Amino acid sequence: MTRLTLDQAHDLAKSILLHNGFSLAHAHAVADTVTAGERDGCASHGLYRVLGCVASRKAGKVEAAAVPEVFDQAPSIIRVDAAGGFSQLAFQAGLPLLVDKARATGIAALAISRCVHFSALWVEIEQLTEAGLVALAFTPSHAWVAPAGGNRPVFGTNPIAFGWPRPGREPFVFDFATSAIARGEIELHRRAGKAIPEGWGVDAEGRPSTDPNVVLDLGAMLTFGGHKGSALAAMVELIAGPLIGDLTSAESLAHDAGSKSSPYHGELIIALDPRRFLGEAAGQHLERAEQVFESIQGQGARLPSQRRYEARGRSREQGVEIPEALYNDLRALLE
Ligand code: NDP
Ligand code: PYC
Repeated sequence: MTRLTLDQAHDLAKSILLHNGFSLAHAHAVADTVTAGERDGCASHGLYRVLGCVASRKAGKVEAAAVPEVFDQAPSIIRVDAAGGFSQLAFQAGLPLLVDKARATGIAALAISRCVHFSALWVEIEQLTEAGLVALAFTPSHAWVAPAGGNRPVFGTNPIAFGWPRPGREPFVFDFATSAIARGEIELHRRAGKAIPEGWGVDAEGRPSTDPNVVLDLGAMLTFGGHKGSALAAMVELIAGPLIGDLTSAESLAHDAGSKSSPYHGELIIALDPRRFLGEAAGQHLERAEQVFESIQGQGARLPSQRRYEARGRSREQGVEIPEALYNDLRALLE
């Protein structure tokens, strides 16, 4: 393993992206999110993703200097055209107006279109909870996941993320793929030469498989929770695809044309302002929520993101460790 400080991790990501033709704005925005992923113990969306950024650029599937354009679409709707660039910069461009509109109307949505998307959603959710807002985010990916009862890929790994602000402490955030696991996690198993647990995927005939090569290249991933995850995956396809005028996961995969680049589609983010819902009663919602969290943790169960926040604390003190093979692959992109 190779140990890096958080600054070294950020510099490494940024230098690679700049060296491979990305604008400073994109290099910075992407380095921020992949460093945050590594810092929080989310290796599948950490520095590893920089390999995919460069591969997508070499395949001509991402605009390296795209400048996102913000449209004030409706009283509660903002649209950002990412112009074929990474989603991170488009989110940053739309965030101030999303917060303003949510505060003005109580609920607002940001629809990002035409973006190349590979990041974890909690990075965005936390920026909304920091503003005191409740937040949701959804995005499709490439069609890799079979619907419950089927065995051919239809859905992306289609994450859903939710955030709730907590006074004086880290927010309540969950962020999960509607597949049994993120595809990035299976890719990391393949890189490490490890089998995957049963339940993550099937072979081309729909039989359970623990071979990452089979699941990634020949068969299909599975949804979490059977028909329930399958329905949620379909919902993400609809509200972060046709509803916002962007591609479904199947359309994204067709656009990819076998290049194995990062997915290209849209993202939907919804922000809610409790102060508008509650008026003078605002504030109580935070205390009442704490009772819910206490009743979860009080019996020894953990909250989602707890592991991540603990990793964050450790990484701030000790830096992060990445596999040497990954470090070498990343360094090679500077040559
Ligand atoms: P996991 O299954 O690892 O975790 C999902 C969530 O569940 C996290 O919030 C996690 O918190 C929480 N959790 C895990 N175990 C427990 C537990 N025992 N008790 C309570 N909460 C728990 O994540 P996935 O593999 O499904 O997704 C990983 C990431 O991949 C996400 O950040 C997602 O945004 C990203 N992704 C991005 C895609 C894209 O298209 N951009 C596509 C698919 C995924 P904790 O982190 O603290 O463990
Ligand atoms: O890990 O499933 C995944 C994923 C898809 C796009 C970005 N991450």
